[in-house]
Amino acid sequence: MTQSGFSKLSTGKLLIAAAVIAIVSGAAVGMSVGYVIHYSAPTTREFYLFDGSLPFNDEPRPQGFGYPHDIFVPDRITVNKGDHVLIHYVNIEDIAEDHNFVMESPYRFDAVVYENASNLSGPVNGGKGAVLGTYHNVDTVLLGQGQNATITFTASWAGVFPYRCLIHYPTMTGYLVVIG
Ligand SMILES: [Cu+2]
Repeated sequence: MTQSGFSKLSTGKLLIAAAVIAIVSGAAVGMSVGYVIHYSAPTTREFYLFDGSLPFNDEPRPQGFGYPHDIFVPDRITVNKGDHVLIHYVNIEDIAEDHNFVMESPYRFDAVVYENASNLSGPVNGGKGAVLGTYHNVDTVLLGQGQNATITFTASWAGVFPYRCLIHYPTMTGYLVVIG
C-alpha cells in the first residue's frame, strides 16, 4: 500500500466515521427533544365547566358598569395537542337565563344536550334526564337554565383559542390552551 493509497483509505474511513457519528448524535438529540416536547401520549381530558358571576351590578351607569357580570368557571382549559377533550358544561343559573358555548375556527365540536344539569345517578342518563338534542360538527350549543351538555372534540391545532358565551359578551370568555 502506497502512502497516498493509505491516505485515501484513511480519509474515506474518517468521512464514514464522521457521518456515522453525526447521524447517531443527531438522532440522539432529536429523540431527546422529541421526548421533552411529546412527554405525554394523547389521552382524554375531562373538564366540568359552569357559568359563574362577578360581584357587580351589570346595569348601565350610574347603577352599574354595563358589562355582563357572567363568566366561565373555569376560564382556562389546558390540554396537549392530539388530546380528546370532554367538557361537561352545566347551566347552574338560579333564574331563567340561557348560556351558550361558542368556539371559533378551526375548532368545532360534537355535543349532546340534556334536560337536567345533574351529575347525580338517576334513572335516565345518569341523572341528566332526557336528551334534548344531539349535534355534530357545530360551533355553538345553547343551554337553558338547569340544562347540561357534553361537548367533545379533538385538540388538533396547537395554540390559544377562545371559547365564549355570546349572550354575555365580552366577559363570559375562556381560553382553550393547546400545547403543541
Ligand atoms: Cu352566558
